Amino acid sequence: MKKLNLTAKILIALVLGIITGLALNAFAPDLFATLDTYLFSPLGQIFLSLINMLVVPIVFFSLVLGVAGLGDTKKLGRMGFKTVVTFLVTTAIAITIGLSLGAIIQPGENSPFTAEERDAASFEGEDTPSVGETLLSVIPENPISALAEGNMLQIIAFSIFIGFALTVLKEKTKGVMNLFEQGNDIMMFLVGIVMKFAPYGTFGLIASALGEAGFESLQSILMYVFVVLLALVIHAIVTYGSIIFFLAKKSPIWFYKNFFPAMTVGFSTSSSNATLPISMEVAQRDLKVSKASSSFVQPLGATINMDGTAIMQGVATIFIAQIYAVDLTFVQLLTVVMTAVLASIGTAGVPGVGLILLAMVLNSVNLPVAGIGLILGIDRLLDMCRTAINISGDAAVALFVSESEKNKKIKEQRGE
Ligand code: DAS
Repeated sequence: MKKLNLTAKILIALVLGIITGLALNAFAPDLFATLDTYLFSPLGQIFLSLINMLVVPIVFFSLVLGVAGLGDTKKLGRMGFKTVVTFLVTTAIAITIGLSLGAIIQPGENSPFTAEERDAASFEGEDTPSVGETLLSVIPENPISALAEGNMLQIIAFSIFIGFALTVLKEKTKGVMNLFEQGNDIMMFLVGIVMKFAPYGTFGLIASALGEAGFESLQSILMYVFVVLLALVIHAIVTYGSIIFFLAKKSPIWFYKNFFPAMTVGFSTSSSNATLPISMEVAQRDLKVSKASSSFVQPLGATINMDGTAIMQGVATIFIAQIYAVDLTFVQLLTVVMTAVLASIGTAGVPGVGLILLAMVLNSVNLPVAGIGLILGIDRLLDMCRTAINISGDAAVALFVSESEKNKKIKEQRGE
């Protein structure tokens, strides 16, 4: 039989976990308690620990490289500026859509956790800092302890400083740049290793969650999936539709009809990087994006522009806060937006990286990373959908930049 690919294995583990959890919850709660203690929870905890292990080094290495790489855009001047600003704005819009829909639809309300568990788990709202305090606390007095404590905003700030320094110092720090490039390669390799454990972690976490909370929790997971998919569709139609229609002066229907083949590859591979050759060919051949714009914007986008991922992080953060009965303050929501936008700058588009970044976003507002357990099982399916959106955003911006460069050339030729 053909070797099952990772996605198939994860989906099978998801179905088996759901069936096992619901069956044990309904017919053998005592057996569930034993299996959960010695099998389900350990499997889930190992996977969550593996994910957590990668969060700090991935953000540190990839963000330093991401910022250092941006530094080269000075040579590309307006194209680079236009591209990066559009990327950051669309990502901020994406996570805001996710947070807003999560707050409106409230997928995590009437959570299946029993009252005492919610009380036990619900976090005493530490005196959440004001906007000023949050922004001031971003600068790390001791970057080593920021790395050791996993203080994400401080790690992001420190990484941006280092990336900027590498850009300015160039040849002087070539060795350090290589070190970060190799460190990032190691991290991406380790993501692949951790994802090989995903089927077992998925089975353990979903069996444990559903065995504990029963059928009702399936409803809240399905509500979570519905909100993420709705937010992805809104972003694709409203945000990208606006870029295509108002900035590139093209028809959004024409865009998606022509780009659809690349979206299917992004969906099936769950990897923006793996889809890059296809998405660039389709953009240049069918969307008539200039080679210069396509070969600059799309590879950069596959790394620093992950709007679909940002949407998942927005919805998941609200969902987990609701599950644990934590009321996030406005400042905390701003922190979530800032953390997700900045951290996505350096992270390459590979399967499962969105989940690792979610752990980081949850850390930034002191939400329990264990909350990932409820949504981890379904994450692979959502990863396929959000990757298709990630690459569509890269192509939409590439089309906008290409059309605006063409218009600029025409005006220059007319001497306008
Ligand atoms: N799979 C990532 C990508 O390739 C997205 C994610 O993990 O959220 O874009």
